Amino acid sequence: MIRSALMNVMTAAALKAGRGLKRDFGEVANLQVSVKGPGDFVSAADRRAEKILFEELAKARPGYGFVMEESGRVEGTDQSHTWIIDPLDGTTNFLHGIPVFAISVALEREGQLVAGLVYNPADDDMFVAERGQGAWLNNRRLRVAQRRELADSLIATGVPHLGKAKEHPRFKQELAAVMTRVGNVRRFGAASLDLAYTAAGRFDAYWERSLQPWDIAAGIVLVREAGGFVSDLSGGQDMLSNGEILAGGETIQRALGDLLRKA
Ligand code: 2AM
Ligand code: CA
Repeated sequence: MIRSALMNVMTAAALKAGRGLKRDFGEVANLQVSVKGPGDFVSAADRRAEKILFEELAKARPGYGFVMEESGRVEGTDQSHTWIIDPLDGTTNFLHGIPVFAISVALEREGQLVAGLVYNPADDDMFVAERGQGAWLNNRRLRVAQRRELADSLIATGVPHLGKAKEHPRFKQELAAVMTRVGNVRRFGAASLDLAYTAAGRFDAYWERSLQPWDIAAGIVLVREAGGFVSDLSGGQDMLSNGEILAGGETIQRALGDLLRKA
């Protein structure tokens, strides 16, 4: 476990916002059958969770800035600290009653990601990491998978949705290259959890494009602190600005990157 004041603040805020999300997730199942559908309800749940995270974190750490999926950027008086927040990652799953969604909270200090939390209120998985303190799932220390052969590996990715149709041809090429070499591929639909599962060694590696900083900031800290490697798809460190992510244990992360570059 990480017993730091910072992690106490982050987990308390996530648990409070998570209680609301869990309640709302229970409601979504009842709304599935209504004519209007649960879309508006889910975006309200999303905004409620973000408001709780914002209020709790602002109260505990006055002056820190925020970058949030719903409300955008809020400048703080403290120029060196920024929270990067997705109150509900995996919105499509949540909307469809699938319990694979998460709150994602990261802290950036002087431009460096120093802490990350990914919390799924549906199964109470709380993934946390702080620089130099390791990555943890509840009370268990995490370590990325140590597999060395692509053929034995389980690889996660994200399929570009309909609104990103212009990315479909490239994704099909990449998937074709990957699926013929790896054990199998998974698509869970929540980037923050894909990274958390990679930190936990459940996935050997994960890649996706066109993500937002709040989808991946916390998960990047988790994977690094679990001993994994994270880069963009060119091998650089511009994940937050170009939205590309490639994460995993050293050997498979590198091998997957090579496959994708040749696709
Ligand atoms: P979201 O649920 O917060 O939107 C799925 O591949 C990943 O892409 C999820 O983490 C999802 O986050 C993210 N994503 C970002 N923009 C999206 C969009 N417009 N539609 C669907 N998923 C999106
Ligand atoms: Ca998201």
